[in-house]
Amino acid sequence: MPQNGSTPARKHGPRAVALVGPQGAGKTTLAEALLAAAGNAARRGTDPRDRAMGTDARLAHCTMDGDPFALLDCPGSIEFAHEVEAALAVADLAVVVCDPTPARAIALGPLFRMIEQHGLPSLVFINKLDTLGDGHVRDTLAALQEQSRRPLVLRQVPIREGETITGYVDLVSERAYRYRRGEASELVRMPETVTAREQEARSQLAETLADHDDALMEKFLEDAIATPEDLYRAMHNDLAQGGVDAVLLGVAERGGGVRRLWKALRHDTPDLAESAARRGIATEGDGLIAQVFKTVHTGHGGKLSYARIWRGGLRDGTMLDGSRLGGISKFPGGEAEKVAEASAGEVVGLGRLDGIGTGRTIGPDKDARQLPFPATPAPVHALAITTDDRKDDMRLNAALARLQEEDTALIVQHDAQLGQLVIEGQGEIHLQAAIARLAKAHGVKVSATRPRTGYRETIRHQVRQHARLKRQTGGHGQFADVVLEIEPRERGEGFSFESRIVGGVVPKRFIPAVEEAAEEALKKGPFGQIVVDVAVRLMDGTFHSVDSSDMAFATATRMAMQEGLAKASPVVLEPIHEVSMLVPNSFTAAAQRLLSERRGQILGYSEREGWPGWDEVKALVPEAEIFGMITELRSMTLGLGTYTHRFDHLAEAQGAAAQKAVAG
Ligand SMILES: Nc1nc2c(ncn2[C@@H]2O[C@H](COP(=O)(O)OP(=O)(O)OP(=O)(O)O)[C@@H](O)[C@H]2O)c(=O)[nH]1
Ligand SMILES: [Mg+2]
Repeated sequence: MPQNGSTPARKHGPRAVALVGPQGAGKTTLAEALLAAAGNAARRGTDPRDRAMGTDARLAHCTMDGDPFALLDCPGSIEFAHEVEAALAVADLAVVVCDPTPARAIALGPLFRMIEQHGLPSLVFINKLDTLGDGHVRDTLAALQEQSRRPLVLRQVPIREGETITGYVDLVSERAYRYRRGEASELVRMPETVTAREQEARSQLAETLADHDDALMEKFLEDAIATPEDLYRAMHNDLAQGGVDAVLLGVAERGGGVRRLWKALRHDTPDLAESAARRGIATEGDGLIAQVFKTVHTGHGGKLSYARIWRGGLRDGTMLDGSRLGGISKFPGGEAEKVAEASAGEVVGLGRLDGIGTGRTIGPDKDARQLPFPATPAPVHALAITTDDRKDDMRLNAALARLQEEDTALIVQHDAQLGQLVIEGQGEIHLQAAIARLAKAHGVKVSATRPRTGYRETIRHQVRQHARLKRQTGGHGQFADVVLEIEPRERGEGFSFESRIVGGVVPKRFIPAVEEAAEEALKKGPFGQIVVDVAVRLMDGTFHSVDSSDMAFATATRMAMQEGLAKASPVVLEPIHEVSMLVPNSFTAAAQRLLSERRGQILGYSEREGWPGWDEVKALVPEAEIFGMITELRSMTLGLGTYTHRFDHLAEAQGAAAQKAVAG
């Protein structure tokens, strides 16, 4: 039997709700308002992090009318989308918070795609209704609908007095409410000015729901009036299946619409069993199944692994995957509190689970089936880092390893050839936040610079080069004489060496030293870069029975190589990457312009697969031009544009580019 009515008869277990949405939409404000409405003292303002831009998902627990909830307040910046996706992986429902400006709805496209990909039920909370002015919610709704594949159904219509929105009509119960700051809204008589709009919106709601609900459709066809119970039931079922998104309205800052949202959350958030079924997790049996979705090093508290318990329960001190659990934390109202045990459905912090990283499925069985977890996103920005104090060099690697445990999108690359340590990630803000955290939480201060480009050089002509070493120092001398042929090879063919010595003019035992020295000489060519794709042949030479040695032949070879390379028309090569830029198609021309300005050669564009209204622009772009491209792209595209890139080939650098390479 489906549950009817707005007051569910049964008790719910712990459920997890993720608050997601564009930067600054009011997610943190809404989370605080939800907590306050659930009886938690207002904490806002006491912690400076609350007012700052969100950079990671924050967990808070509360109980609303007897139903336990875990709220995950996610960051909005696109550079922390990996944090959002991790939260979505363990949530029962996503609340998409946005503002009412229709032009900004486009920012929700990538988020809706992410939620759809997870098959996660969601509802939309249009916040900041106080900023709507003389705009209309229906325009916001239409703009949002363009971005969402799921039908959006408006649950409320606003009541206005002049330009101010003072309350709303609930379309299911057809009751009108007036907002009261920080308090439950007051039930009022439905103003006549809103009745026509209310009727229209209510039939739209019923029609959309009927598309997914046979019983409701039948009533419709029989011209019967849909009761609130019919609508509640259809709404719940559709929402739980990700069939529709209910749209609610509010003013989080004043607590407006927050209790109405709570009602929807209590009624429509799927239970653990429904989410587990969606994710293919077997809930029968009682062995523990939990998944770590976030890791934080808390300093004195040690490592804390945030996990959703999908099945079973756990007690402090149990062995998990070979680690003894060192503390269970919950966060009532957002403040950490130690508990002795946790049960199915809960989202908790687990202390000191050594060797267990973000994404891991944990249980008593070490070989438990691993639940899928979002992959690390491809990096779009890179910075070279060096410690401010050389004494920290020894600790840097360990600190970076801990930081990487906390930040799944951070990639660390030791580039031995260019002698630099590079961190890669989701943009300037993400990497700067990582650097700040490295200093604050892990005690290592570093400075960041633009990474050096992997320039190379090669030669264009063949040369024959002779070199002779003849030195008399004190007792015995040094003697070696070589004739080398140095020749360009095809791109990517690398280095080759061959000896064409006949008649032992250079004894066999010295030849390996010649080969080694020839290869060594390629580490720094006439332009100071690594020389690639060169063939060296030892053609001729002479030796001295006493004064010749490996060292003498190596020195002579180096001399020949140095002189020879300089004469063989050396040329700088620059790395070229294939870039695939992804933008809403209103920005396709701008993306092409950006790529051209960065010396990109446009290869063409096509529709982005599975993303209606988006294009993919492909181009070959010099590596040296990619630095900072994401920042410019985002500022041109309302933060929406992104790209992937990979090394494609080395190409001869011309003019200014070559000079830049030489200047280092
Ligand atoms: N006018 C108005 N402003 C609001 C409302 N809700 C939040 N704000 C303001 O919007 C700004 C951003 O609010 P936050 O709650 O930090 O937004 P957020 O979505 O958590 O931001 P990120 O975590 O950085 O993505 C703050 O200045 C809030 O005071 C609202 O209902 N009306
Ligand atoms: Mg926030």
